[in-house]
Amino acid sequence: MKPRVTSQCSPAAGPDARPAAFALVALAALALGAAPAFAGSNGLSVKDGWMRTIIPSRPAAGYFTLSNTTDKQQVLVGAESPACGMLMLHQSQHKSGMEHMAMVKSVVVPAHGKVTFAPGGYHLMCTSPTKELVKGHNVPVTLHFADKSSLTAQFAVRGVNGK
Ligand SMILES: [Cu+2]
Repeated sequence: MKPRVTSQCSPAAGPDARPAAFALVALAALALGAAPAFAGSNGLSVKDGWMRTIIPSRPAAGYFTLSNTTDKQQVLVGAESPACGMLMLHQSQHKSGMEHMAMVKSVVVPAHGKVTFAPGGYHLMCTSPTKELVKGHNVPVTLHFADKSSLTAQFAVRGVNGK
């Protein structure tokens, strides 16, 4: 099957591309199986982190689940990785049948709640992948929070179909 998606936030990914994307997330989660969760001293943890790379010169997207085990909400305000020139918070949105993406300044992680970054929704945008972003490798991603705390997790680099 030829991937129809030409860029991570391509308008070419129409409405019917969405269920497929969610199926891929489910598959990826299965494939990851007992993937370790990366817990920070701030009570937050990252699970199932992965980067989707299409071709090395193109932007890559990052997906993960972020859990908050504390009684206080936490606010994700940024991300960085040595595998990415810039790593931005983005959100895909459907407007009149087209997928658009927008930069996001912050994402709230509710107390005792979680936020999922997944195709079709929130994602990290790795605009300028470096040589470290190689399929089959793991790359560190550091998430920064409003209270100045941070959390680093290893993300598996996968291909366009999540493998
Ligand atoms: Cu994006």
